[in-house]
Amino acid sequence: MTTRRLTVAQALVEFLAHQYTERDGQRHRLINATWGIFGHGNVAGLGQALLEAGQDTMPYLQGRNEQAMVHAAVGYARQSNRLAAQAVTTSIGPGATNLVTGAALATVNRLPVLLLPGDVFTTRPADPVLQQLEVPYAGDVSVNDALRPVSRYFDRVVRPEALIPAALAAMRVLADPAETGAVTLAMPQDVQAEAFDWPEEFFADRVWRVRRPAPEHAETTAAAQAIRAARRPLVVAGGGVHHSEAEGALKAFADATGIPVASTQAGKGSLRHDHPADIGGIGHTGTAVADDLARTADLIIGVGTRYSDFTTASATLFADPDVRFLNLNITGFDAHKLAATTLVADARAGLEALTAELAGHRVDETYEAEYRTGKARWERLVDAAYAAEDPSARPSQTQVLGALDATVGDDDVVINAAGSLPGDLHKLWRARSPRQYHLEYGYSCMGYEIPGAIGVRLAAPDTPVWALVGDGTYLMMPTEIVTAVQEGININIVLLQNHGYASIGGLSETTGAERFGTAYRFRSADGMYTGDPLPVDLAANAASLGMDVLRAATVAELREALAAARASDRPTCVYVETETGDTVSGAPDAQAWWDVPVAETATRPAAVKAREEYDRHAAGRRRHL
Ligand SMILES: Cc1ncc(C[n+]2csc(CCOP(=O)(O)OP(=O)(O)O)c2C)c(N)n1
Ligand SMILES: [Mg+2]
Repeated sequence: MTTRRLTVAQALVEFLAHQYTERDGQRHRLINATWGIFGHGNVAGLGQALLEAGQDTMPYLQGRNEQAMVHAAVGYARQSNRLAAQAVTTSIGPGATNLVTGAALATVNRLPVLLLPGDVFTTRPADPVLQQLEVPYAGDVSVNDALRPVSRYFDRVVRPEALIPAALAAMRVLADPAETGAVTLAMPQDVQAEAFDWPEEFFADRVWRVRRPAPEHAETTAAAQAIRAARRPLVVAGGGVHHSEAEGALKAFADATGIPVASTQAGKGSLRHDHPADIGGIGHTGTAVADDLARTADLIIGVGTRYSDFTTASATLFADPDVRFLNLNITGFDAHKLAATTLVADARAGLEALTAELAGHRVDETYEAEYRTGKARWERLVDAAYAAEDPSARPSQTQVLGALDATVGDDDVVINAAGSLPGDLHKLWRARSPRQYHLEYGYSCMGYEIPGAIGVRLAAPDTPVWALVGDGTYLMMPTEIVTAVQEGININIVLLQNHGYASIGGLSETTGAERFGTAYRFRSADGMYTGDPLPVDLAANAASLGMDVLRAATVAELREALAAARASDRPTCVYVETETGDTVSGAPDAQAWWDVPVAETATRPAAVKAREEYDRHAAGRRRHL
């Protein structure tokens, strides 16, 4: 047997450089680059190995914050339809635990990322080492164990030869469309530097087939029967449609059957916005037409959706007493939700099978006419929210979206995750291509936007990307601006200043908490943060990190700035103070509820009143069995 003598870290890098995915006859390199921040725990192990391998074998990307590196890798994986991913290496201790939020985000959104945190010595010659957590009751626990619940696969490479099964298992999970998420290989720092004679076969090119499992015939038949029997069927398209690249199959299904398609945050863009069957977002942040249809639907056809509480309006949306569910999903776990009839399959394969099985079937004309009218009515609301009559006025948040809509090309990618923008975008954005609408709403993590945009741009180097960032979100994680500047990654940021948490302020108000702690303001005499806005200059901050910054004070200036940002080949930030301050954005009201528990007893009248409202809504909750 031929062997090669390498350290564990060198062997891992060499192994990763030879892994591929394949789907639909197309081959992609699975681990395309490795992000890293070095400290003890990876500097002399994986750091040395990356240096020795060279940029051609394993490109290295320098980040500023470990969590942000995971976000960038997640943006990359999503834009790559989960066929390519990136690795992230960290030092031990705080570098490693900074991964936890990113890992949870990846796993919740079912997006692949390989995490390689350094870990403490297995040989323990001097316990504790710097940054080591000592647990009095267990000698084999390190902070990396915090990554177990947020990883789809976790392993600790405690002996050199254990790298072989661990690395293979990691690739299996990353490339498995039903299993994927964050995968963690904890790498003890002494083991990383240890040499071993590796079998040459370990470094051979290896192809991981990303399966498209077809549905079982019996499930397809039962599913088609349920659809034929339904008078008011409604598709809920989730992120699985995109991951599977099933947009064409969904369009063919909708064209043939006339069944309307609503979408979740992850699924928006599954149909182009102007397709007659596209009725926009569903749920708490949905359109009136989608939510009205959801309330009266007798069959909900979930395609690649997790049915989060935003989608179901906290189990109040699907109100027809006889409503049934049919779930097409690649995981049995999601397919079985809401006591559904299951169609466990790849979204594209499942939709194709259904369309064939349903040949000749179409929903009633009156049903089609009903939702087309509802769609047209909602379109007028979008027009009104986008319109800005006075170009010399300060824009509202929805007018910012209108200006952006007028600026972007069909393939531009718009990225957002948290604040009041996700709701406004879900209600209003007109997605023109499958990848355009990039909302991370599985974890809705403030700070995803800027590193996420970097990841998207790395996966699609010629595509303009727009990170839409609230002021609170900006302050949470502006760090990777430096990375974009360093690498010449041409991202655009639209930074919306409204002096605090408009979204949570509004939520706080409706739930009886009276906007407590949600504005960025000085303290008033009564000790509350209700004084003047803070004299912070986030535009100057972005400029100080190396971005080009364009300040837009009016609608006209905003239009100009967005066009200039798009034309520029440098990372550019468009900074805009929105007109409506921290109260309203200009978007239509929520069309459905979201359950945020309200104090059952309180002395302040606002909470008492909010609880009455809460009880009224909560009475509408249903358990679908
Ligand atoms: C990491 C993280 N912490 C807390 C939250 C809860 N949260 C959701 S939106 C939000 C405020 C966002 O503020 P900003 O970015 O200014 O957007 P705005 O609400 O003003 O539109 C907070 C604190 C979150 N989603 N993510
Ligand atoms: Mg804000």
